[in-house]
Amino acid sequence: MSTTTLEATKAEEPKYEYFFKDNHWENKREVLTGNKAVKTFDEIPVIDIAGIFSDSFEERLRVAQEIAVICKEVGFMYIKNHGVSQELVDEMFEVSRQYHALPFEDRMADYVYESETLRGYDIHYTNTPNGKVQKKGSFLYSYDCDKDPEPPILTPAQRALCVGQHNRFPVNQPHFKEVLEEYQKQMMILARRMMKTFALGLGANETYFNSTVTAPFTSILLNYYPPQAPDGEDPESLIAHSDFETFTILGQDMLGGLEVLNRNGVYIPAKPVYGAFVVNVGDFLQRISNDMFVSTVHRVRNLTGLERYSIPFFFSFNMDVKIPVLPCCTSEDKPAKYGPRNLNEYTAQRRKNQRQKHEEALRNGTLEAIL
Ligand SMILES: O=C(O)CCC(=O)C(=O)O
Ligand SMILES: [Fe+2]
Repeated sequence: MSTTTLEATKAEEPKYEYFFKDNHWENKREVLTGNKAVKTFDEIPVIDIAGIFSDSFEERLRVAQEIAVICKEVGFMYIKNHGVSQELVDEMFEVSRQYHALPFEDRMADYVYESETLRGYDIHYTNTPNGKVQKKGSFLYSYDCDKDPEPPILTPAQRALCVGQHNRFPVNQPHFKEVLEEYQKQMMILARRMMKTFALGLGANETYFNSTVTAPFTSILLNYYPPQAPDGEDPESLIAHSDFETFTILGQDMLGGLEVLNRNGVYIPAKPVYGAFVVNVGDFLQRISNDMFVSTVHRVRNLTGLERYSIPFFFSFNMDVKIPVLPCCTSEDKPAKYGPRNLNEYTAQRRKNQRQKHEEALRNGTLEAIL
């Protein structure tokens, strides 16, 4: 065989990108090049969403339809004019920086594995020739029904399902708690508007989701990524995954590092856009839209040599409802692919898996690689 033939054979061998989706690891996407490549995005669209707050229905519908096209083709977008004050976003980042600079013992006092519902501080490591190195640290705060700008009326059983009642806070940091609560408030207002917009964009009534997001499962995650060695064996600070929730509103600092997988198996950098949030569709929304919207895989690599911070706000439905595929997303030739899903059962199962993985890792002396 000539060298040319050998090279040609080599070039044809498929290459895959692997990712964690819908709670399992056995997902892969072939990297498509040349005439195998399909039409897909090579940048993340930016959209001005001021119109979703408009008094004019036509204007709200126009923006909803624009957003729906992006949710079908990309699943990721930057939103501008979202109504959340930049001062609050800056303050949230500042408070997160201060939190991650606290002594290790203070953060570990709220270690997630000592919490019934895994709220609090978590830390991930990777093995290197020079020993274990931190990949990521994060603080998880979940929906506090008493701080909702539209306070829900809840039965004791419904209240018990709000995992935010297990929120924990570092001692002597009242400002930290206050800023998180204000951030939750502002995000709830934006997120409920976005749900109306998704409903409209999918072809449902604008109020379709209203009764299912009165006391939703939401989380604010304060992520900290130490720099990773560019030539290290494990450059992913956060492994490739999709978000399981309905959708995510992500604030990121100006460093970059978030990358989004397109249909050709190529990672597209989600470069920071000051003043904009990144919004992405989660698995739950993909599911109830009968796969019309896509929950796109993404990962983080922090190779800048600097410390990176990001703050996703994950939004889901009320814990006690079962959400079916939207009737308007089905037809005779496209029946519902999925049954109704209950978030409480689903998240309880995820937490159980996470705890089991952690216990296994402790028993085996391996390092955790859990989302
Ligand atoms: O840090 C980021 O930019 C993304 C974080 C993320 O994808 C997640 O926490 O699910
Ligand atoms: Fe994510």
